Amino acid sequence: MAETTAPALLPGGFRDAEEGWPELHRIPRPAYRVPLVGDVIGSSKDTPVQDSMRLARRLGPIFRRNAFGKEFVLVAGADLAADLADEARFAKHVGLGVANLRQVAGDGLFTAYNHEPNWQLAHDVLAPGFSREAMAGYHTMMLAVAERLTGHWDRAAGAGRTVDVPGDMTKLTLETIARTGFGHDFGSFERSRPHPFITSMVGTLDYAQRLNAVPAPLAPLLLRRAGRRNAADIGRLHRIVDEVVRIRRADGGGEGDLLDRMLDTAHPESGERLSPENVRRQVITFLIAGHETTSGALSFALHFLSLYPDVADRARAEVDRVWGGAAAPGYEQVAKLRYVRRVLDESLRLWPTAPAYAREARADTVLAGEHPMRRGAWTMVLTPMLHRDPSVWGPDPERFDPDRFDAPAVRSRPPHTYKPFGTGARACIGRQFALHEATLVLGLLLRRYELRPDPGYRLRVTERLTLMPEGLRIRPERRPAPTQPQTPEGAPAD
Ligand code: MNH
Repeated sequence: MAETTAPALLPGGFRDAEEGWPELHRIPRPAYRVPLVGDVIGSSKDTPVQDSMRLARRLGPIFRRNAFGKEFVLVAGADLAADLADEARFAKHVGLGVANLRQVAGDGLFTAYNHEPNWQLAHDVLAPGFSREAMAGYHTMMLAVAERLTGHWDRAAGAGRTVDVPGDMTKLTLETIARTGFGHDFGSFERSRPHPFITSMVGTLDYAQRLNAVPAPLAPLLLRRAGRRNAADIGRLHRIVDEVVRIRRADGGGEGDLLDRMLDTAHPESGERLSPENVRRQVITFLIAGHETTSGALSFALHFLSLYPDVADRARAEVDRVWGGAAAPGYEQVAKLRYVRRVLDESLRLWPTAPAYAREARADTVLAGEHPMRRGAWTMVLTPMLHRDPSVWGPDPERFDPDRFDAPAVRSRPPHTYKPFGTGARACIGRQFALHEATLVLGLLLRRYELRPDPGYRLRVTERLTLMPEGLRIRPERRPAPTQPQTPEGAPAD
């Protein structure tokens, strides 16, 4: 049945590796293969990334997998990933995983094909929304959201309770992007159950992931019920977003946030604006892309901080030194937390929460001088394994060590070896936003609490296109405020 797979039904942009890689046979693959279903032995539909990580350990820096007659190539090694970063020969590929999201995000920034005109238009209109100046404007709102979180953690600390780390980080990051980007308050911290936006978003992300594990022609049949639920979820997302836009229009504009840019800003050269349909797709894109991955990054960082008290102590000492007794750190004081930032960098090395990105050949080429690829052929970079390549990270890449990101260590590594935010023109537009938000929040939490691990917890990573430490709980313990209100380094003169 695999032979009858109709190309027209495959996700947009998909091209079977059999067509695109003339010397595919030279690329290792798992030994056991079930004719119809592919490489299913030892793999689970719920953990494709971690299964691929296991395969990479066995098969090396480049290997292939097969699922339901679809053959694809994965890259885990630094030399190959560096070659794929060459923008002259390769570009983002919208395929496996990302293409399924087009049902909900269409030609929004993340899911747009390179050739779609709305990519450049939206990129140029929205990029100034991530400038230094814009970021400084979000800082106060980020602080206000973080206060909701510490209010919640204070109550848990007072009662000696543990907190649900991924749940709380998801509330925090959703509120942050919703308020800074769209002036909207989802009231996440006041709700006993997740906001319907989250429920529907999780529904569509799960559905998109399931689509990858089902032969495309059979999807309508096998996933009929799920498909109907998915349509309802997408409808709900649209209604929520339309309401956010309606409120903004009724208010006659906001204070120059992302939504204002989407609605009112014309392209600096062409004068063109985003269409209402495209605005809807961008709002959904930013609400999803703007919180899931940051939530995971914060959660993994908190996991490591609770696991390694010496690292936490060092980070906390830095926060006390740099922020002193300042009630609220200023914008400039966040980037000064160099060690806290390294903790975050190292967490994203081991668990890059957007765990893969796909690259396609712009023209016939030879990958790293060894593997011929035809125009349009593509491969996925498996970021967690790129970040564990011993030729870059040394003999013990599994060891958590933030000093891997001190300045001399970073300078000594070749370029394109660390890619948590993807690469090239289609790399993450929200990188500075995420890093500022996450560093700020880690600083605030370290300053306020000791982070006690839950003794029974063993890291288990769940996958829903992004990665998350499942079931992570921590017991926050209030610590006294830093005693001497010293003049903090770099505090704004006031
Ligand atoms: Mn983000 C693209 C990772 C935070 C909005 N993001 C990407 C890509 C990666 C990524 C990887 C490239 C994917 C690909 O090549 O297919 N993003 C992250 C991580 C974090 C993150 C690990 C947090 C940590 N991202 C954010 C935030 C926002 C955001 C915060 C918005 C406020 N990201 C985007 C958008 C894109 C993107 C939009 C698509 C950019 C483009 O294609 O032009």
